[in-house]
Formats: sequence, C-alpha cells, structure tokens
Amino acid sequence: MLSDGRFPYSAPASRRAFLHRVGRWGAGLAFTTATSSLWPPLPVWAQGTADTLRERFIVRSINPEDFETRVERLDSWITANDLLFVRSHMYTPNVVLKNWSLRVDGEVERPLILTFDRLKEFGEFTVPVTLECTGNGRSFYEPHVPGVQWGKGAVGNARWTGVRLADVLKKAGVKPTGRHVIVDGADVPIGKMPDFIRSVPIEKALHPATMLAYRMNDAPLAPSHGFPLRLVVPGWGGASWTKWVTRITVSPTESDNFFMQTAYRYPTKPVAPGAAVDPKDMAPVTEMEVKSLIAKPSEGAQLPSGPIKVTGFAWAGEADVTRVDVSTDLGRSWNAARLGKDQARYAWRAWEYTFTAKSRGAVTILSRATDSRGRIQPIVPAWNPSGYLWNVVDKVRVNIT
Ligand SMILES: Nc1nc2c(c(=O)[nH]1)N[C@H]1C(S)=C(S)[C@@H](COP(=O)(O)O)O[C@H]1N2
Ligand SMILES: [Mo]
Repeated sequence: MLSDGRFPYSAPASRRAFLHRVGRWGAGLAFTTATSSLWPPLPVWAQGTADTLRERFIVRSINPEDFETRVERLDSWITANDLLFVRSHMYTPNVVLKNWSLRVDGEVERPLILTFDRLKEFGEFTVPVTLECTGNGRSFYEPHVPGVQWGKGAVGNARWTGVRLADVLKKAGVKPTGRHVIVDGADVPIGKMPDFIRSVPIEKALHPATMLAYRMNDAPLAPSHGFPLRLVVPGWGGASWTKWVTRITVSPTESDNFFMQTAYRYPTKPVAPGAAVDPKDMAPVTEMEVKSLIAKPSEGAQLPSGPIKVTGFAWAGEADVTRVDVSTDLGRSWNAARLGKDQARYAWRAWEYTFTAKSRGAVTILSRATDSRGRIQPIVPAWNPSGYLWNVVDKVRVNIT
C-alpha cells in the first residue's frame, strides 16, 4: 500500500486508462470511482467491452456468477483475466481493503491479524498454475447429475502472485496438534445455504507452492476471482481455492462444514452409474485428474478440405503431462500431438496437431493425455454421484465440406 493508505494498483495507471475504465459506466459511477481511493478492479462482467460477456462465456448463472469460458477462445498458454471462468456459490462480496484483515488462529502459538500491508511483507512469488472447477464436465455424465451444468470450459491457466501460506503459518507457529487448515472467505450464504468453508490437510497447506494470492496475471484479483486474497492450491480442484479469504484456522480435524463433509466428496471405490454411495465410502475431492481439452476446431465446425489444425491444452493435477495423442479414426490409431514450449509445474501444456482429412463428411477428433505417473485419460467415465472430475478423452465432431 502507498504511504497515504491507497492500494497502489487499484489506481488508474494513466488518464487514458482512467477514461477507459469509467467510459462505460456513465458519469454517476465515474464520480463515485474518481472520489474513492480504495476501489477494487472492475468485476469480470464489466471487463472488455460491455456487450461481450456472452461472447466470452456461457453464462450458467448471472448472479451468483457462474461463467464458463467458451473454449474456442482459449488460444494462449496464459488465460486472459477477462476470459478465466468464474464459479461462485454466493454473491460476490464487496470487500473494501481498508476494512479487510486476515485472521490466523486455532492450533497456533501466536494468533495473527494481518493487514494487507503486513501480508505483503512475507515475500512474494509468482507462478503459473492451472485452475479447474472440480465439477468441470459435469453435464456429460449419464445419468444426469444435479449441479451447475458445466461443459468443458471451467478451466484456465493464470500467473498467480502472492505469499506462501507456509510462511504465514510459520509466523503463527503451528502446534503439533494442527493437522488441517480451515479457510473461510468473506462471501455470505444466500438464504438457508451453508457458508462456504473448506480445509486442506496440513501437508498441502505447508507445501511451498501453496499460495495466498493477491494478483492474477499481474493485475489485482478481480472481485469475481476473490479480491483481495485467495488460496491457490496447485494441482487441486478449484473447490479448494477459497476466494475472498479472511480467516485461516489451524485445526486438529477437517472442517465440519457442508462443503467438506457433504459436498465435494468422491467415492473411494468404484460404483455403478446412478447408484447411491454410503457416505463412509466417500472422501473429499483433492487433486485433479489427467485431462486434455480440444479448444479448436469447435464442435460442429464446417471446414474446407485441406490441412486441419487442432489445438488444445492438457493438465494432470500434481503430475506432469508427458504426451497428448490425437485420433481422427475413432480411436483405431493415435498420433502424438506437438506440445507447446511453455511449461511449469502445475500449469497446463498447450498442444497442437495437424492432419488432412481423407474424405469429405464427418470427422471425429479425439484427444487423450498421458502423465508422468502413467495415468491416461479413460474412454468411459468413472461414476460419482455429484459429477466431479470428468476426464474422459475429449471429442469434437467436424464436417469437411
Ligand atoms: N469463498 C469462496 N471461495 C470459492 C468459491 C466460493 O463459492 N466461495 N468457489 C470455489 C470453486 S467451486 C471454484 S471452482 C473456484 C473458482 O475460482 P474462480 O471463480 O476464480 O474461477 O473458486 C473456489 N473458491
Ligand atoms: Mo468448483
């Protein structure tokens, strides 16, 4: 923060940037923003040009914000801030930085209350990490499962900047009884809904890659993505990445919250599609699966004959993607795609593959990733009652004209 208490990157960098920001808000709001010294960045729906929200996203819900990225828009290793999907169970809280603090308590020697200034003293670092909603692909499960009907686009890759959760916990001094770290955010439940509180086991919380992030792709977090502070849990599904963090409680046990004990759980052994599962045979969802995504061409595209370039991304939780194979003959043969040069632990790999269709008519393109643990995308999904962790071989059908 600046010496006069302003939040440095929330101020417009220039007169041009300022006019750009306020231009689409109209004079009334411009006045409010101009006179407020602590305004957070624009919400996701107001970024870019105002009329393009639905061009960038499939809006699953406008408020709470559940915005699925249109995957054909994913054309770079880093996903732009106005393109990264949004998943919020509740309304986006309006956090005012000067009233915000982070409380660290529970099984610690020295409970802390940290202002944003103090938090930044822990020493920041930046890493690209892929974020995927645990329910991404839910709409493809058969039989149908309730929940946000995500297609393929609840995933993206951003460069996160923040401090190590481990450094904050070390400052507080975790007692030997501290086995889980419970993280709560400023969002408040709607109606009778339970609050959104999640916990991560102490080993993952103390891992040097686990971060309390305040910047995304070098910009302050947008309110939709957790302004001013969110958890980044590399390799794990988005449900663990608590947004709008205000409180971190070290505990001997997992959080007893609904979103740990009832939601976001996965069968510990195989179950028949549609079958109910005994709660004792369920465990919290943690890591993401090995998975690939075809970004282009789009489903149903009409393409002239000639070379067809297929592009996409692949990721594998805490493991590394080692290869992506593509089939254009319904899985009879597979050919290696070329992996992009950009890579980082916990970040997806771009891939591309070019082929020439043998004849006109329908062609099905399949993509299949393999990872450093030898995991490979399946052709048939494993069933789970809430539709998490969909990672079946991806498929796009096009028509060669
Ligand atoms: N406080 C809070 N944190 C949250 C959520 C939420 O509803 N409340 N949603 C979670 C889920 S389910 C996902 S997939 C990610 C989505 O992050 P994004 O909106 O930045 O893409 O945030 C997670 N963090
Ligand atoms: Mo999610």
